[in-house]
Amino acid sequence: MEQNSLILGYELNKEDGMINKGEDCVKSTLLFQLAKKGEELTLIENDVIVEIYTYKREVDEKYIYTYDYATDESWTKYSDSITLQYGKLNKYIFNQEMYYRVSVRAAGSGVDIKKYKYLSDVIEISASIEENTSLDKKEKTSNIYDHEPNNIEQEVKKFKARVDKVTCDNSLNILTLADTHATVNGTWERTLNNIACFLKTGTRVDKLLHLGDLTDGMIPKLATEYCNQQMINEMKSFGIPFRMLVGNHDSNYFRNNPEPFLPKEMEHLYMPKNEDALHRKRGKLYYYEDHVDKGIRCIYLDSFDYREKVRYGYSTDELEWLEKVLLKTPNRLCVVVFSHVPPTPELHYWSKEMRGSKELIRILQRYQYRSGGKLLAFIHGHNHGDQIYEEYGFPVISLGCNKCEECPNIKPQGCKTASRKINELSEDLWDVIVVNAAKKTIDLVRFGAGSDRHVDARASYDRKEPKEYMTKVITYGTFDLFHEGHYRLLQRAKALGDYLIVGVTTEHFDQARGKVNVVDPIMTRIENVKKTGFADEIIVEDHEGQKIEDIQKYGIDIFTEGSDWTGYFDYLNAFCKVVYLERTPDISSTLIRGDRFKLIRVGIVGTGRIAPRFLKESKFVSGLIVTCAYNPVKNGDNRFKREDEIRVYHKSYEDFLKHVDAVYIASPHETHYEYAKQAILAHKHVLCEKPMTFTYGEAVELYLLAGRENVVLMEGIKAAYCPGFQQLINVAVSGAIGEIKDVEACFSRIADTDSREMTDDKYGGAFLEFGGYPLLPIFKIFGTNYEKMNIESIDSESGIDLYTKISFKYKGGLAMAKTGVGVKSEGQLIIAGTKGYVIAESPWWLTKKFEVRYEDPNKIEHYEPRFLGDGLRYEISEFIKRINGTSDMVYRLTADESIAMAKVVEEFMKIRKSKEK
Ligand code: C2G
Repeated sequence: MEQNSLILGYELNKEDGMINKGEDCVKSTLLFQLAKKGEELTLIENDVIVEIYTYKREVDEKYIYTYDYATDESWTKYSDSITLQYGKLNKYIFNQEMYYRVSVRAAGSGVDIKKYKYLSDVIEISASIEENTSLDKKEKTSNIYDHEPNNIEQEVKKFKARVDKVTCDNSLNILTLADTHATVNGTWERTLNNIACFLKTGTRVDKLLHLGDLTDGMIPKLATEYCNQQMINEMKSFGIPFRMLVGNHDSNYFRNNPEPFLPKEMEHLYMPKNEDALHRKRGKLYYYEDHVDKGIRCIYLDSFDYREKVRYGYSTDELEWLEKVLLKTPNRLCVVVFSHVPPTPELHYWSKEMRGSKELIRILQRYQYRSGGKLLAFIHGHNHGDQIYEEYGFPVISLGCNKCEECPNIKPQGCKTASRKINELSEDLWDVIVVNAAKKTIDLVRFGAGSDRHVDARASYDRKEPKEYMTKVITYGTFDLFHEGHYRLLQRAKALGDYLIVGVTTEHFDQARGKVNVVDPIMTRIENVKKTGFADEIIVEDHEGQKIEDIQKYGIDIFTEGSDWTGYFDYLNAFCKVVYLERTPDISSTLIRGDRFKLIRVGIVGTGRIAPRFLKESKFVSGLIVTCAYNPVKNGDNRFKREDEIRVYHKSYEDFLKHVDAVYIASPHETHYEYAKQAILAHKHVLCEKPMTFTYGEAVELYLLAGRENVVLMEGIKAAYCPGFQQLINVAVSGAIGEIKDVEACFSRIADTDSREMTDDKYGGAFLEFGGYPLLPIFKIFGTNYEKMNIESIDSESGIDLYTKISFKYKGGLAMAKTGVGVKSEGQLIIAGTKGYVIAESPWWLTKKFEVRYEDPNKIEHYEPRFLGDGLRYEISEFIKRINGTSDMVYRLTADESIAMAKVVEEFMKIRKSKEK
């Protein structure tokens, strides 16, 4: 023992080892001294009385087999007390090896005892006689606990072989001890000896780590400081980087010790000084360090604060720090977290509550899932037992205690203690932890009691149902032309839980689910989602049915989408909670981004039957957002407004136009022209339901105006934009059926007697409603320059056409367009040629399939073009593409064809008017 241990510090009460507050004139050595046989203590001052307490080198077994701590941190057994006083007895000779402690008090009044600082000021300690003799070595170090050196060497050899077996160039080897609770007469010296023996073998050890609780923390601060500092120095003396965590006993707080360390004292005593790759904030007891060459980041936590009401746990500060450190951990590093105390109360016998425990697990789990399993382990001490707990999705590993203790009770469920015996190998216990980041494995090779353990971090991560402390949320989307609506959706999705997974669709999947027009490549879309910072994990969605798979695979609690999908995903309620978040209807143009294309804000004019259909289909078209609607009449739009959260303007059409870039006009027929014209004049693009106008002149005017204002004007004849329709026309004109001589197209749908088609005698009836469809293939095949046109109708009593037949005569061809609301006919399209004919059955206007037939009834060619939804999405897509200038299909419905239709409508209206007269 060094001179320092002979400081005359406080009076230590023999019973409880605590400061004797009453008599401040009594001074004692802080610590026990070990005296050899024959050692002499001689009193050299005559004004003091010296009391010598002697202790035998025997261990009371209760300290090993029960949970008990000796009050004076000594496992020795009290033997005797001898008083030295001048004139009475001034010398004491130890007749055997013994521990002793000395107390000094004044021999009379007026003695200033404070002047004596060291025991050597009052007592002379002579060397033992035996030290001067040449007795053999064994006798000289007659330590009853010492191992036979041969034995230890052999044990170390075996141990080294086991460490070597799991060591590789890239492994990080950490010699780790936990819970030494060193006492006088304990086993610490042998631990040091064993470590030294092992290190001599030359096996690589990168770091020496103590997980805390060096001593019991029950004696005066000065004494604990002295002992702990000495232990730290001993560990540092091996010449390997030394790290430690502060255990609860290291606070010197145990059993109400009135002299706990202040945090800054602990920082000074225990914390490593800043070194390269070691990151620690001043004043904090947590830190991390990187082993870049091994691909590992070690994080050391502080898990106890005696000043808190709930003493065990993790502070908010620390958790914030941890989250940041994990977030910034480079991809190439895996993480191992060390803590004295286990992470949760369920792994901790001593408390039902722990500060920040849930949040700690959440943070670790968030990192674990985000990083794809890079948290290799959470390693702790404190429980004095061995345990591997894998329920959290990462292994939590408990290390048994270095102190020789075999106490199987007072343990959390599943925590085991090995059998221990003083004077045998099992009195010692420590591990070489071999971390292999590449394999994601941890080998804990045990020296002393217990056995080796192998942990595969991947197995914990792959666990089907980890015990979740997090609420996991998932959402999916295309996230094309990323905008405010997407941002807010992700923000609110994240707020629903702790961990957000975002599925971004592939081009292929978007095609398969009928999403058209996607502009940004998947990498850009993923990047944009990433930039929001809300997604903890981004996955790719590439097939139908994946949502159910993902929900199960990732253990999702909440599935969420924008309210434009309300109801659509209810079937997922069988797997998790489904939440529809209010969509963002009003996207202000300043926030709209997109480098090449801007997002088109579309307003719907008219909130009748067709408007919700437009909204539903527009979800499948990228590049637009339906922001608002207009209807001068307040009634009748409630359903539309409530379900779709679309703002409906009633008062001013001009005001409505201010909020959009384009309009879709789906109002009553007679209002189309006016709405379209006003919109064009306000520089808005127009997609107008059929019939766009009632006169040729108006149609020409609108197209001229649109050209002048440089906006897109499109008539909404859905068939024209369906992918199969153009194919049908192409097949027909390809020569396959010879020269085309006749086109016959029919569209009939029996209307309700009280429907607008049947009751509006001015603008109702079959032709105005459906005429555009059958006219389309006729104009596509023969053009708009017919020689003759004849319109014949069967009208109702009120003058509505129940059935209308329009026949055309072209140079070299005939055509017939039939429409009915009160007459049902075969709704088919036949294009007849000199060699064969194309036939498409109802609903041919969607052109989901058609056939080419010939004279030979056995020769039939089938076509089944791709078609999804109700077809409106193709029309909307074409509209958006034209606005963006990316359409190469303007021929699908030309202005000329649209104007020619208006001309037929004009003729039809003339006849209707003439009938009125
Ligand atoms: N969203 C929103 N507000 C908007 C636009 C979109 O809240 N103004 C929401 C959508 O409801 C969706 C998400 O943002 O939840 C992504 O939208 P899109 O990129 O359009 O993707 P979407 O086609 O809705 O993907 O598997 C794919 C999903 O089923 C749906």
